[in-house]
Amino acid sequence: MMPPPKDRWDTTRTYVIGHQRPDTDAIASALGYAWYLNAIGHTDATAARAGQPAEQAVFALRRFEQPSPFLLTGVAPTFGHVAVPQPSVLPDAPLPAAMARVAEGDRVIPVVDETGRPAGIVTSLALARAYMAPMNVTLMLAQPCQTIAEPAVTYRERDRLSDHRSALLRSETDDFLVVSEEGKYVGIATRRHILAPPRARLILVDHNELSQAVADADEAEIIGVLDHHRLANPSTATPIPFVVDPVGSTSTLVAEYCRDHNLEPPRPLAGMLLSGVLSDTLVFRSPTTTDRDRSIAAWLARLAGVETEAYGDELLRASPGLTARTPAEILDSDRKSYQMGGMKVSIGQVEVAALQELPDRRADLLAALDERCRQEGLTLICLMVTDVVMGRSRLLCRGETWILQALPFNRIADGEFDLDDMVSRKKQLVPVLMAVLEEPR
Ligand SMILES: [Mn+2]
Repeated sequence: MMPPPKDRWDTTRTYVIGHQRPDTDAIASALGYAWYLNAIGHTDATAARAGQPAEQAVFALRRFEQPSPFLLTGVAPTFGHVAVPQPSVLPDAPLPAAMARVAEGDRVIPVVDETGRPAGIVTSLALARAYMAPMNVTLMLAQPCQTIAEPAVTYRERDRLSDHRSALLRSETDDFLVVSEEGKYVGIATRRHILAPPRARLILVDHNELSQAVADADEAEIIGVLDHHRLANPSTATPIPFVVDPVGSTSTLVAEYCRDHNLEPPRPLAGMLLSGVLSDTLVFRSPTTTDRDRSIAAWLARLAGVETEAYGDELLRASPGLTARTPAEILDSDRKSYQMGGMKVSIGQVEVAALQELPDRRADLLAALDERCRQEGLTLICLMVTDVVMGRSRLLCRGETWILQALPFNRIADGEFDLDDMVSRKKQLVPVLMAVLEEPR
């Protein structure tokens, strides 16, 4: 199967982007922060997303008729990003056409046919040799370019530079042909550009760990972070604005910036930011909720023209529950990876409007946990099933026996624990698991 095409990032934009498997807050804060940055003059800011939004986020986007952010499935520099569209010559063009390009300063001249396909390159060395050949000058000048064209190492524009860098360093040539997926001429990439490519500029919202970021974020330039999660930040070459503030949602921080600058987001955006706050705080029932979340939600609800509690209930019930999807979809829709005590841990969370469906789905979900645990070589994998209406959770777990035995929760069935009134993965579950796994054995 062909890999899905990578949505190409643009060197002139700065992407405001949430984590992979974007939830409502990741989508809303990306949209909101990009809007805010534009409003204060940073017109290169573009809202982006690292994947398909979760169903609740889709519900909110539809509810407020807000277009989804731009999809970016990877941010690695590619040959397309360093290709310069140097003018080409036709294969049957006489040599002076290529000489004119050399006189303009081009080192190599791509030979491209009428259909846009490259037939090789003419180098200045090959031109010099043609001039020195013992031949009548008129005849020599009448030769078509293709007679002295040489084959060139060719890459596709979506090929990642990092996949080919070591081969390039060993190669003798300095100039490479870049073609489109259809094999049409795009430009010439030089060794100098390949070794120092432009990097995608990213502002991370609602996460600060590269393991949760858009693919190839380690090859991008992180120029800002706005988040409300625990710190696990990537190091950067230069100082960057880095805001991690323990409020209920990233949307809270974005909306506060807007309010503090007397900028009222338009209704669809206010509705999305309100959705981000209500989603992450479970309509203020989560222990992560702060007074700042309540205050900004009231301001946003007025701009969005909705009643907070009623809309919040509608939003939380938009979570798709346990019956409409496969166990793998449920498990992967909002799953995060962690390093705890040097071990690989993965924790999914699914929001349901009631826990009644769980007993029927338990065996299938545990089988899906087993499979992911094996595939990804995890020490522990969990699925937190949170009843967002009642504000309580169950935990399905697979992993090493000593960990399952050390968990300080009531075991109610094989691989199932009662988390009582826990609702926050970040603030309640992760610290408990960290304490168990980082404890010296
Ligand atoms: Mn969030």
